[in-house]
Amino acid sequence: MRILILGGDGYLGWPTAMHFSARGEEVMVIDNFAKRRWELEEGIEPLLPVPTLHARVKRWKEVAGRDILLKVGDLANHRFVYTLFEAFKPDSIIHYGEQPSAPYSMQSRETAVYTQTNNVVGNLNVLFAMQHACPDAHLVKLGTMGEYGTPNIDIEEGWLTLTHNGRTDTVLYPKKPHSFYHLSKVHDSHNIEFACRVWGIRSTDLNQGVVYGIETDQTTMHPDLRTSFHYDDVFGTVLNRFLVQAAVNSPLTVYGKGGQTRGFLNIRDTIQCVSLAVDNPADRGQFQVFNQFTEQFSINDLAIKVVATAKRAGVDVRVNHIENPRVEQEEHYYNAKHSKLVDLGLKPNMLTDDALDRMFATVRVNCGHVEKGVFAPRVKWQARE
Ligand code: USQ
Repeated sequence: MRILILGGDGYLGWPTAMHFSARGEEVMVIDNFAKRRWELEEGIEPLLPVPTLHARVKRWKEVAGRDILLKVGDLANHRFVYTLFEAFKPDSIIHYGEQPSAPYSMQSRETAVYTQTNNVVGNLNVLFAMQHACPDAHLVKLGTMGEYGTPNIDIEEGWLTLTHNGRTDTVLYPKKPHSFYHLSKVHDSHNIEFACRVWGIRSTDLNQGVVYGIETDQTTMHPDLRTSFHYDDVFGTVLNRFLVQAAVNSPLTVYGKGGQTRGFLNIRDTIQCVSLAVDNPADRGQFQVFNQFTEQFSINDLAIKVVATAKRAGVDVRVNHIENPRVEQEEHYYNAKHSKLVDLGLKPNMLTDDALDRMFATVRVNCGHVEKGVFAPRVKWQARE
């Protein structure tokens, strides 16, 4: 299979590329290195330095004996995307190539407009290039559970059947997201559903929860194959942040009451889920939606787990309920369905004490240089610029 990975330099894109390459597929990664520029803009770095994508591809060839093809370019440039799709003729396109941070998108008018333009236009270019060059290819698009928000009813997997005034129809599940970033993914989902319905494109939208973890089977094969792991307030996701905070004995930053509940998954399960999606393509004209997470927790649940993990390692860490920089419900109903990937064979890596102990140990030996100031949230949702 020819697999094109958009956003191949990122936290999830690089491990995904190695996974499919190890499986024997012909893999090409695309990136414009925008994440590295945002890191410079924000003055932040991943926990451990990440070699350039060129260096990682070279190292992968030495370690695994397999080629990963690499092209540098911007999805917002439609000529680049058309030429790429015409030349590579992918069977599957895995699309991670977007600005992924809610706080980044909420920083200013500029970052909000940039996030939506970059994500929505890039995704539209992908759809048009598919229709032009490879209309039978399968688009596996990384969406987010945050598209749904926190409705006071059960969250279904993408679609909702409802009866109104005695008539019944199945519609896209209503969306009430938490940020301009999450909204960009809502817009993408609508554009993709339209391309499936009207052009007959095939696509799977993976509404992914909050990812945690630092290692996959391939990242551990050589230090240069590691992925980018963030713990700052912009790109760090909550559990990864808590693990680093505990490792340097800095109080855990629970925003507000901490009753915010979300779906979570291990980075190893991201790889499994994307693999299952590639192996079970949507039909022509079908917009298939999977909710991609394995367990749901509140932020307080996670803080309790991390405090206990640190304690087992001899560290006494405190929990700070700090003023919530975001506008979100801090106590709410949350019941999101997530059975479709399990039905396809997903074997979840649960957040056990053992898993937490291993992640904590890995983070702890690598956190000597971490400055505690980086944990304070800088972006307020109500700021206007
Ligand atoms: N939170 C804290 N303390 C922190 C950081 C976060 O209490 O130090 C809380 C937030 O207020 C929020 C929750 O933890 O209620 C999740 O925040 P997050 O920063 O871990 O995740 P989020 O902004 O929702 O975005 C992340 C990824 C994004 C993905 C999304 C999946 O960055 O790319 O789409 O998770 S989901 O949350 O299901 O929408």
